[in-house]
Amino acid sequence: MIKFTIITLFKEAVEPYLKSSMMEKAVQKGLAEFSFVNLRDFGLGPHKSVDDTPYGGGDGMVFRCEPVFAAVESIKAKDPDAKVILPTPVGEIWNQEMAREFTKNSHYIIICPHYEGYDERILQLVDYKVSLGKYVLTGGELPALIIVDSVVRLIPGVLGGETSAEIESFSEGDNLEYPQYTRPEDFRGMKVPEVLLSGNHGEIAKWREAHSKKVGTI
Ligand code: 6GU
Repeated sequence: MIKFTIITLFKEAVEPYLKSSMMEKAVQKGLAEFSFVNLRDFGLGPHKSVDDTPYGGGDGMVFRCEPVFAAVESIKAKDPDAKVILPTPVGEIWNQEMAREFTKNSHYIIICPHYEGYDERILQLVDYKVSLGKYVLTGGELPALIIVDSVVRLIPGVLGGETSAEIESFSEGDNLEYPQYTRPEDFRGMKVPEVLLSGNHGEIAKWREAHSKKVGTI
């Protein structure tokens, strides 16, 4: 069982994906659990403020320390071993190896930053700074979903069946993907490679090996 607690102001942007398809199945099978903490609940003053203007000037608003520390501390009070992930464009670029490594711990807290950024002092709370690539998004919600999805699908039993991540080369660390086809054999003149129709499992395995690409080089 792996658990993700997502600290966000925009639960409505995140929750539907986690209630769909394989993520929902993982929850139903008791292999994953997702929960949300509304940063606003830890906001300051009558307006439950979570952000403020940056010292030194500049555009936009910055996440304040107090609400973020209070939110993380409220979760850690119940589970001191939970690890904290901060999606940020200046983090380490996420990859399959990291996703596999993350299956080893049982509880992650993901802080979804918004606005123009966060007070640098919140890094005190953070175990992993993760970036999804060399571009900038408006917030941490999409990165949080990508991190969760890529970790949860690697948990044994989530994909299930003979074609699961466990059986495919995904799980062996070499992360191979080969082209796949299903019916019809001929679609508008585009034909399925003959070897895949041959029933010759040795030849099929050879063809797949020859046409495999490593994840990350596709
Ligand atoms: Cl993790 N956050 C934001 N805001 N932008 C990104 C990113 C993360 N990764 C790539 N771009």
